[in-house]
Amino acid sequence: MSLSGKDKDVVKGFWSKVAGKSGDVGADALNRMLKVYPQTKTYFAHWKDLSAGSAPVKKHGQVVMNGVGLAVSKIDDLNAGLLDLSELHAFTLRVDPANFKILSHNILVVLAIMFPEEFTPEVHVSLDKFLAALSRALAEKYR
Ligand code: HNI
Repeated sequence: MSLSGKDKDVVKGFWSKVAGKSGDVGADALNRMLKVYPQTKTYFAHWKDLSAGSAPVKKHGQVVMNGVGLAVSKIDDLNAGLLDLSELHAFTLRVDPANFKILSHNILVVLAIMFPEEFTPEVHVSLDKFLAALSRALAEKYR
């Protein structure tokens, strides 16, 4: 399912409102992923502290959302725009791509919690499609 022009506009509009809080969104999404889907902890075993609010969770939450922000800016060609990130996750980090769906779900949940006014059904559907497209682009280099 590809993104329509309207989806892209909705995602960009929503992102412009939430980008300033992206570090908080990422930290909570990452924390929820590690708690609700503990199998994901295996990729972060090298961190000293995986607890909510710890320095690595905060820092990596911002890092992940910078990646999402990059994807928003490359929304017209996600495969090319996320090529380096896809190679990193596929070859270096060896993250099972099933986990992209899990993190996307957690990002969506946190956005809904933090921005209940802005998170209309229209925003919900376009963001869900966008995160699925982002996940497909990240998984591109696995083949
Ligand atoms: Ni991910 C590093 C973006 C999903 C495990 N990840 C990054 C970096 C970005 C990034 C950006 C830093 C790259 C660099 O250093 O150049 N990751 C994203 C995005 C998603 C995602 C946009 C999906 C929305 N990553 C995941 C998932 C997992 C994951 C689902 C595992 C469950 N990522 C990692 C790990 C690292 C990483 C592990 C390295 C962490 C470290 O300690 O440096």
